Amino acid sequence: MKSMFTPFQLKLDVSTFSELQLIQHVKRYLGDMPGYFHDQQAVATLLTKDNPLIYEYWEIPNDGSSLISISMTRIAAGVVGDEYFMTKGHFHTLEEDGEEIYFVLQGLGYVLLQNRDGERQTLNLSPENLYYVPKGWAHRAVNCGEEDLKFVSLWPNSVGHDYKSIELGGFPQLIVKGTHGPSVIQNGHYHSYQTL
Ligand code: PAN
Ligand code: ZN
Repeated sequence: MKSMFTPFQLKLDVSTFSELQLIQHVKRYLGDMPGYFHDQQAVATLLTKDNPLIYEYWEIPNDGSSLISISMTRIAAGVVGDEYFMTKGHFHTLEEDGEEIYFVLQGLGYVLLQNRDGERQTLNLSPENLYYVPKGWAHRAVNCGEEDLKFVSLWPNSVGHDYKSIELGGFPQLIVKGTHGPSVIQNGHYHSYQTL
């Protein structure tokens, strides 16, 4: 099939992406993420006074004629209780094809990774670094800095997103704000996917 795209060049900043015609702009507010943050009391308290924008992303529409999907994500700086703002995270539905590249433009944080064999990893995110997510690994980005965390993602268009597994089981690691900065702790509510 002939690609819907002609050759293009794109400056990697939010304003370029947000001005693209037909861009899909998704905003995730705290209220869109029930059950994602571990301190449900903090979630309830925040929601009584505010419904903060946790993250947003801009995805270049792809009608299936191009093999590659491209998006830019911005995660705001902040915490819910002691847990840093983060994306929902997901597996790719077609796990045998679902690899991905993240390229960080700005900010500091972590990417949490896990696969269905129970393996897990945590990588530090920082600007001008590229991150490779292998096939079968769920991924979630977390902003632990004082400013926005921004990154570009590239993945095979056909692979789809499985959010349900994360809603049911979570990630084994949480990134929380401690007295000496961010720390990685175990998620007491994590369910291994083999047992779901
Ligand atoms: C990214 C993510 C984006 C938003 O483009 O979709 O950062 O995170 P959630 O999809 O977890 O809400 C990606 O990993 N695409 O496959
Ligand atoms: Zn992905």
